[in-house]
Amino acid sequence: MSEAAEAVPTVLVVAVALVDPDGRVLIAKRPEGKQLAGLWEFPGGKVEPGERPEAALIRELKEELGIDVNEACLAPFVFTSHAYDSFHLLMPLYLCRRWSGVVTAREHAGLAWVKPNKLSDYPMPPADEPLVAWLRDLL
Ligand code: 523
Repeated sequence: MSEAAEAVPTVLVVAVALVDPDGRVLIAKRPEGKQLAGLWEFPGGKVEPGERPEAALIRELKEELGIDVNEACLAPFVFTSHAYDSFHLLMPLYLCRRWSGVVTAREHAGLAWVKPNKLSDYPMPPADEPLVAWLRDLL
């Protein structure tokens, strides 16, 4: 492996598939000015050093969507990874069917509740794309 390849950091990001009682999944549009702007992601964010992944996700969901999630309601689902240009992203996706509060776009450019078989109509970051087929099979 070259030195340049070794220098690429791995970034741990946690994400969630919130599933509503009709079986629809929440996706959120990344805002202008951020990496991957305009693409629809499963909400989440970076895990801070020393932070447990579940705690990071609970924090991000409060910050980004204004909802409270009990850790017991987070079902670990599947890992995805992708080599972006400047970092390798490693991302577990959790499944969550229960939360309190009203889902609100505090940091995203838009939100959509989408049936799993329609998720592929929305352009997503490459790390998120493989999750669509897994969700379609699962839900
Ligand atoms: N992804 C990604 N998919 C996905 C998420 C939540 C994040 O591909 N479902 C990527 C997008 C960013 C990186 O992971 O490149 C970190 O995500 P996030 O949301 O924390 O990124 P930014 O742009 O908000 O970064 P900071 O402003 O540094 O927090």
